[in-house]
This record gives sequence, C-alpha cells and structure tokens, in this order.
Amino acid sequence: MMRYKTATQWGVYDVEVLDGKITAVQGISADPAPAPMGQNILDGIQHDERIRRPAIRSGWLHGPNRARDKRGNDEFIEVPWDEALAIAAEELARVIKECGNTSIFAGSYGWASAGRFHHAQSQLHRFINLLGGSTRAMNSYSTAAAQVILPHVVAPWHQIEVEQTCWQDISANTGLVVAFGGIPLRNTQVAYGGITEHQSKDGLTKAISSGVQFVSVSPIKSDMPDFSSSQWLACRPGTDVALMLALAYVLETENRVSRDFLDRHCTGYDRFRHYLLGLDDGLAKTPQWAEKICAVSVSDITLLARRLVKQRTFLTAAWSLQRAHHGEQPYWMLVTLAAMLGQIGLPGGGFGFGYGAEGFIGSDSRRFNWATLSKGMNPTRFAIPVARITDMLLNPNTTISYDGRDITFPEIDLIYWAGGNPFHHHQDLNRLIKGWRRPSTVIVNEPWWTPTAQWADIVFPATTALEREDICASSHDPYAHVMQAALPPQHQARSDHEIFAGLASRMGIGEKFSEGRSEREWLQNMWHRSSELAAREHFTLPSFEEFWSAGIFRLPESGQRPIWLADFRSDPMRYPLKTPSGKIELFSKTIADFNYSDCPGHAAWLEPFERLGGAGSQHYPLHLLTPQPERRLHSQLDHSAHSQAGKIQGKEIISMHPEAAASRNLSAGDIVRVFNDRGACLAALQLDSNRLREVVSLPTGSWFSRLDDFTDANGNPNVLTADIGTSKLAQGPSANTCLVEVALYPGPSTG
Ligand SMILES: Nc1nc2c(c(=O)[nH]1)N[C@H]1C(S)=C(S)[C@@H](COP(=O)(O)OP(=O)(O)OC[C@H]3O[C@@H](n4cnc5c(=O)[nH]c(N)nc54)[C@H](O)[C@@H]3O)O[C@H]1N2
Ligand SMILES: Nc1nc2c(c(=O)[nH]1)N[C@H]1C(S)=C(S)[C@@H](COP(=O)(O)OP(=O)(O)OC[C@H]3O[C@@H](n4cnc5c(=O)[nH]c(N)nc54)[C@H](O)[C@@H]3O)O[C@H]1N2
Ligand SMILES: [Mo]
Repeated sequence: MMRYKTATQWGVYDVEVLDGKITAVQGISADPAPAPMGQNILDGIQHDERIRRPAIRSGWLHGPNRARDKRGNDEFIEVPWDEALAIAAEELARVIKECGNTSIFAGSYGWASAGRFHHAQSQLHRFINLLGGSTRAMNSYSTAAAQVILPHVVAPWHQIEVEQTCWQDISANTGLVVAFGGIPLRNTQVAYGGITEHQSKDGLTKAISSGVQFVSVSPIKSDMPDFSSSQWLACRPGTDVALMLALAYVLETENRVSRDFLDRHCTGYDRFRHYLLGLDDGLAKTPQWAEKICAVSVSDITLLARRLVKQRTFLTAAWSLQRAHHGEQPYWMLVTLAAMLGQIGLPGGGFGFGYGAEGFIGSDSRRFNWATLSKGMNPTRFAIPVARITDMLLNPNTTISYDGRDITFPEIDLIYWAGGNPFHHHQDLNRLIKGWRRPSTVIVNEPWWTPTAQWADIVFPATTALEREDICASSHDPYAHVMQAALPPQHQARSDHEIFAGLASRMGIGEKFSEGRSEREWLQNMWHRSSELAAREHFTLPSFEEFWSAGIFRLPESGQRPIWLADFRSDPMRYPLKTPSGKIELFSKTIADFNYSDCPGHAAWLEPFERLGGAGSQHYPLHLLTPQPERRLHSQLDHSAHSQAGKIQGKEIISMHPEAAASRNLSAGDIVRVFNDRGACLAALQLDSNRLREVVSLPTGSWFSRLDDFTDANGNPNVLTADIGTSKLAQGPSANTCLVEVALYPGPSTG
C-alpha cells in the first residue's frame, strides 16, 4: 500500500493506493475539520464514467452541416489520439481563417481542479492566446453583480474578499451580527484554489462563546447552524432590499443615524434619503411597506432596527443574494445601511460578505500571490459578461449594455471548454441548448462523461489531479502543497497541458506553448518565480528540491492584520477609497449617468421579473432556491457513492414545507415533477418545517440528463432557472429568482 498527498478545492488529503486502486482517503493532520465531501475521491476518480479515449461525434464527422441539431443526442466514435488531435487542429485553423479569432468562444468558465500548473482554463487560454486569441468571459457566476457594483460604491471586490473583517475581530469586538442568507457552514468546505485548515466552524463557535449574538435573515432556518441559537427572521427570497430599506427608514426617522460618518466618509446620503422617505416617488419605505413585500413583520423590523445601534454591529450577506435579478441592490443597500450605522472601519463593525460562502472568508492568515502559469494577453481583448453566453450564441451582432459601455456579440463558430460544466452552471438549460447547437464545433477536455462532454463534438479525455504532479498554493491559504501523482493516467487520458501541447505542435506554435519545458520543469519554473515574489515581500521560499521532499510549506506569519478601512475611517482625505469621490458612494453619479432603468444612482427596491406575492406568482406559487450542494463541489464527482448517498432513487432532493406538501397531496420520499414555463425536472421530496411555506430548495449539481425535450430526469434545477441578466450594470446570473410548481410524478423516471 502506498500513500500519496493530493489537494482539492475542498481540502488536502492523503490517498491510499493498493494494486493501482484508491482504497482510502483521509484529511491531512494539519486540517482541524477535513471536508466530508473528500470521500468523493474514493470511488469517483476510477469510475466507469471516465472518458477512455478521444471521441468524436458521428454526425459531426459525417452528417450534413455537422448535424448540429443532433449535438447532445448522437453516437460517439472513439478515435486514436493522433487522429483526434489532427482533426481538432485542422478545425481550429479553419475557423480562425474563415471566421476570425473572436468567433472562437474559449471563456471556459469553471472550477476544474486545484493545482496551479494544471489549471485547465489557464492552459486553454495560454494556447488560444498564442493562436491570436478568442472571445472570453469576464466576472464569475459566484459574484458577478458584486464585482461590478462594489468598485463604484466602496472598493474592488478582490480587496474586499481578502481584507474584510476576520472571525477573530468579530469574536473580540462585535455584539451583534446580522447575516442575510445566514452562514451555511456546508459551503465553507470549499475554497477556490484549495484550503488547508477549515476554520469557519471554529470561527463561528468562538464568536458565539464570546457572546456575539446572531440574527439570520433567510427563507430557510438551517442557513444558520442550530448551535448558534440565533434569531431567525424568515424573509421572502429576493426581497432583502425592502427589509433593509425599512431598517434604514426606522434609523432615519428615529434619528439614530451617524450623521458624522455620513458627512465625512460618504457622498450622496441626501439623495438616498429622499428616496427612502418617499420625497421623490411619494412612497416612504416604511416597515409597513416592507412587510407586504418581504413578509417580515413590522414589529420584528422595528425592533431589529433599534437593536442595530445598541452595540458594535456587523452586517453581512451571503453571495446568493446577488445571484438574483437586481442582485446589485442588496449589496449596495447593505453598504448603505452599514454607513448609516457609522461603524465601518471600527474593529468588528461595518460590513462584509460571504462568511458562509467559502472556507477562506474570515480567516486572518497571510495572503500571498503565488506565481501562476503565464497565459499572455488575449490579442482580441474581447470578452462578454460570463452569464450572457446563450444571449451571445442566439443573437450574434446584437448589442447589450454593460457597466457603462456597449458590447456587441460576435457570431461564434467554435466553442472550446476545458475545466467547466456549462450544463451544470448556466441558467435555463433548454434555452442554452438552442444556442449551443448553432456553432459548427464544440471541443471539450474532460475526465468524465459529464453533460458538457456529452454535448460536445470532439472530446479529449483529461487526467484528474491524482494522475499528475502539481503544486497547490492559493493566494488566501498560508500553505503550499506538493500534489503527487497517485495513479498513472487512467485509460488513455492526457493532462490538459499535454492535450494543448499536442494541438500546439500541429499548429506551428509547439515551442512557444511549451517553451521546451517538461511538466516537472514548469513546476520548477513557477516555484522559482514565486521565490522572486516572496523576496519582494521579504521572506524566503525553500529551494524547489527542499519543497518537493518536504511536501508542504507554510508562509511565515506576517503579524496582526490591519482592521479593514480603519485608515480611511481615521483620515478619509489621506486614505481615500478608490471610488471617484474617494468616499463611500451612497449615490453614484457614474451609475446614475449610465441611465439604466434597472440600476439607478442609489440603492433601491426594484421589482424582480418574478417573486412570491408579485409577478408570476399566480401561475407558479413556489419560490425555488438553488443553493450549493452539501455533498460535492457543484457537479463534480456526482457519480460517486458519497454524493449519491444524499439522493433518493438517484434523484436530487428538493426540500418543501410540510403544509405546502400536504396541500399538494405529497409525502416525504415521493418522486415529484418540478416545473415552470422554462422547463421541468424530477426530484425526490423531503419535508422541512423550518422554512417559509412557499419556498422550496433544490441544490445544484446533479448531471443534466434529458427525459424529453423539456424535462431533466435527475433534478438539475437549471432547467427551471431564468437566463436574465441581473441588470444592465453587471449582467450577472439571476439563478435565485425563480418561481415553480411541484406535483407528484406518476411516470417512469429514468433519463
Ligand atoms: N441555479 C444555480 N446555478 C448555479 C449556481 C447557483 O447558485 N444556482 N452557482 C453558480 C456558481 S457560483 C458557480 S461557481 C458555477 C460552477 O460551475 P462549474 O465550475 O462549471 O462547475 P463544476 O462542476 O465545478 O465544473 C468543473 C468541471 O471541470 C471538470 N474537471 C475537473 N478537473 C479537471 C481537469 O483537470 N481538466 C479538465 N479539463 N476538466 C476538469 C469536472 O469534471 C467538471 O465537469 O455554477 C453556477 N450555477
Ligand atoms: N459544499 C459546497 N460548498 C460550496 C460550493 C459547492 O458546490 N458545494 N460552491 C462554492 C461556490 S463556487 C460558491 S460561489 C459559494 C456560494 O456561496 P453562496 O452564494 O453564499 O451560497 P448558496 O448556497 O448559493 O446560498 C446560501 C444561502 O442563501 C440563502 N438565500 C438564497 N437566496 C436568498 C435571498 O434572496 N435572501 C436571503 N436572505 N437568503 C437567500 C439560501 O437559503 C442559501 O442556503 O459556495 C461555495 N461553497
Ligand atoms: Mo461560485
């Protein structure tokens, strides 16, 4: 038996291998709370779902016009590597010559696996950039609205993520935390690029034992762990802004606002105040007004508002709030509310985001930007907002607004995806399919026959992280780890690097792509460049050989983390923000001048395209939330036993209030059909009385599998979600704005 170390986006593990098979998976000793989802590795890596050999879709090879309408519903023919690479290289060259580089879409959004060198998307981008570039994607599905709105209001997103208040400061200073969307610890198993020490549960536990009180504002009680004994305010999804406005109204009208902070550190409070009091539109944003929208009672709102000013208060919101129609507004409004309290820049006061979103949020460990694979520049310099992919595929040559400028969609003739699963991540999959069938060619690198691989034309089998060497080193984790090759490449799999090197050499850019380095030499090169970056920060990395034999390196401590925005608080003239005024912009002239009806110049309540008690609810009376899955990362390794153990009859579980179930004659364990005008899916029913009666939730990540042209068989909620941008400002995904109905499914249920 041999033991190898591997690193994932959800932690670092020791993997036991006996006779070429993985037999055990165990979190490393440095991790106080290894993520249970690590068990997906046990049987998920060496699984029948692996792609064994390069494969090409039969209709693409032989059909008229590439038989595009059969994409996703066709035979694959296995082809030797040489032949498959030659065919793909020839097709890439044809598209570039005939249609130009922007007609290749190589956005390739996705999480793939941890490891700095074998980052599939980086390998693709390096390769495509050398060929003259492509159309790319910008921002993320995670935080698109936040990434665009917050730099206008307070600070760039990446700065907020790494500098915001840590758990220690909350424990030591905060009296009350109000968490919109709660702090669901299941999500903190995960951190982009890897995580060594899972500390979120410990951070929350210590805060509670230090006497910090928590209020969770969420449609679902379990978004805050039971042990927190928090107060639960059940708010309708997508209506937090109405609730926050009412809190602001009480503060303003009871004269509990920090005028001094608003005067010295903010611009535009007057404009916002006009709106708040209804001096513009005749509609005061009172608790009575808000109660009708958000379903939180007038007395709960009023009491909470008064409580906010009684001690050091920290306001926080889940990332999910901004993954919704007008998702810019809850974040702008949270900052506005925090500004009115006047505690921004005080230890444990102010605001922050995502404490239950990823495991690194709230940690105070040293940040360090390790060297990455150099990708060069995209010569086309052209990118679309990531969630506008279907709009682009369906509507070439049309123009959309985005953050003050116009973007005209190109006509896409070839899609290349490596390390993501759009049939997991995108909204309104039945609509995506219409666009996805338009280009001539779709090429995908994947280890498994995921839906995206099934909906491709040319499929290259990629190795997993356990079949190659790499370095795990994330900018928000204090460790670097050696990732060992625990297994040989399975079947005929090759690393993404090797796949692109094979294409590159056939397209005359082989030497430029590989720079003559072996994979091990690339790791040495990246370590060397990281050493230079370390020297600039006055510490030393061990030699590559020392690191390789130790297997682990911990950054030296860097001393106490500064309190975020304390300098700005103490002297806003000397330490201005990066906003146009240097202050917190409660009114943004920049945004107001864009003249977007769906994103005015200050935080505002804007009706979403559908909601409970509003548009669409006469037809579809249940709000569907699609949170992150507890037992896996997105769609990854959904085929493995640990993920499957969380299902009933292979269906993802939808949670529903018992009264909503009873009124539909449904019982726990039933296979149900979840549907709206956009699509339908099957799921298995679970009852949960600790939620709003009209709110159901179905986690993301089960593999899309069509039962018919409208219906997914396994419970993928993205057949139901709407593909509408958050607003003209960010054009982010609106996944959490979604109404549905649920009924018993009587028929056969295999897809
Ligand atoms: N309804 C709804 N939809 C959502 C969300 C939601 O809240 N609600 N959340 C959104 C969010 S925040 C995100 S981040 C996205 C996530 O969407 P994705 O990041 O696209 O989802 P993953 O399942 O992580 O896809 C990664 C893919 O990479 C493959 N892979 C792993 N290792 C390798 C490798 O080494 N090489 C190659 N070539 N491939 C590899 C995996 O098998 C998997 O298919 O989903 C979004 N979609
Ligand atoms: N286990 C696991 N963890 C993960 C991931 C995973 O796939 N699996 N994915 C990772 C990724 S890529 C991301 S981006 C983060 C996402 O982090 P988040 O976006 O913060 O997580 P979600 O699970 O989508 O939503 C958190 C909770 O918000 C609540 N909520 C939804 N809409 C509303 C609303 O309108 N108002 C209020 N008040 N509450 C609402 C839901 O009940 C939900 O449980 O998670 C990361 N962590
Ligand atoms: Mo995400």
